[in-house]
Amino acid sequence: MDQLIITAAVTGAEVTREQQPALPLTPDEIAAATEACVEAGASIVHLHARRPDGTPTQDPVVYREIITAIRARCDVIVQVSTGGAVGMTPAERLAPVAVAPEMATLSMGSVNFGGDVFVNHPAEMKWFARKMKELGVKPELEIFDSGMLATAERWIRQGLLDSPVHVDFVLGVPGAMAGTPESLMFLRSQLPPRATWTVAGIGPAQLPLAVMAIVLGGHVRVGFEDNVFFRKGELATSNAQLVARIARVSREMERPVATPDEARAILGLARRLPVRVP
Ligand code: KMH
Ligand code: ZN
Repeated sequence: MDQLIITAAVTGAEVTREQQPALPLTPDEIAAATEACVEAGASIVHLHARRPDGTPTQDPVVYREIITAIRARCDVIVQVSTGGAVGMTPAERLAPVAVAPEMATLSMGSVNFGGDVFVNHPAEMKWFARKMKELGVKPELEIFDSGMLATAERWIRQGLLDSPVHVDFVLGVPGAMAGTPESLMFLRSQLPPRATWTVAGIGPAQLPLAVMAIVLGGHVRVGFEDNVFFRKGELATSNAQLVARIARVSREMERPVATPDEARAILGLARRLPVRVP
């Protein structure tokens, strides 16, 4: 089994300070939270940017500030979101890919998202995939439901995605696939050949699905984007606290935690550091 890759999803687009007082929002706060997560065992940071008033933005200038601040503090695989927030235009969502991240998310289909609809038109997501290929950015395929894995297979056959792909099962979004062991086992059985996978359990699904992934040879995403609690009724004190617990459990299970360079080797990433001005 490979070492465990822990992704820290430190901010997200939806969580507020009212829900989680330790939520990092400014570039410096996001960079400091990322460094703490790396010290605790994370090797990928999944980024969303916010404006000074806390609202989500896909402005590449803000992403560049965040990435520059992170790279001044630590080595980590930077993965930008192209999901952004519900209602953003596709062009807006794709913009941070120009800031030379190593990875970016690619949502593989539309889905109800709480009281909203997260629209991912196939024509637009194919455009995202082509752009990532052109820029040498590795996509992480966001899988909210099982049909999206069939889409991934089709796009691999059509040459839009390079195999092996890396996927993230996002489980427990109200309106999408449930955050249950059965969902995870089924999705795992439908993976494209040689794919690597991680799981992002939403809310109370975060810890149990993460523990399953440790045992099954998958990887884990934790952080305030998906879950603000450490346990029922108790808010987490930091993103790093959530990362540290997963690293601790994994080591106890005798599965070592990947460094950023080990994660790069597992994911087939070339090391890249420069930040291009968009
Ligand atoms: N904020 C969600 C609507 C991603 O980062 O790629 C989409 C999302 C997925 O967070
Ligand atoms: Zn996200």
